[in-house]
Amino acid sequence: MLLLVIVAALFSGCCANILQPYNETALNMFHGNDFNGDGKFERSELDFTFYVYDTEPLDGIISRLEYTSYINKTTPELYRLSHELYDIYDIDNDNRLEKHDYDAFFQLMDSDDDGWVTEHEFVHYWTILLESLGHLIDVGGTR
Ligand SMILES: [Ca+2]
Ligand SMILES: [Ca+2]
Ligand SMILES: [Ca+2]
Repeated sequence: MLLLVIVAALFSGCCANILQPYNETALNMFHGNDFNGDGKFERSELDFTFYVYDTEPLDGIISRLEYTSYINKTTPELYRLSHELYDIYDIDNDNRLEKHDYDAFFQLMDSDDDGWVTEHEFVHYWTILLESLGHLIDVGGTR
């Protein structure tokens, strides 16, 4: 539910860009996705964040259509961003998100490669990513 956590910021109304400040958004995302609250983001928690998008068919694989339709339905402001995020998650670029994509994406965040993504690693990774994608937010949404 990485993006769902961003949504909380949508309604704060503080900033020109709903994702700013990026480091605070990244920190909120970390806390929202550290489901067991142990201060680390682990591989199983990454799986958990994606379950919600697996809808039709419910087969453990998330297609681009499943992911982006879900985002468009819940937060149309993030629809363009969701395509870019999908490209990043879909490491082998076959329009299917599955275990090896999550493994590879997790490794991108785990910069010291110790099997855990610490708060520092997570915030560092997502701050840079959000800075690079922030221009894709559609105020008011597009469909
Ligand atoms: Ca955790
Ligand atoms: Ca893939
Ligand atoms: Ca680590």
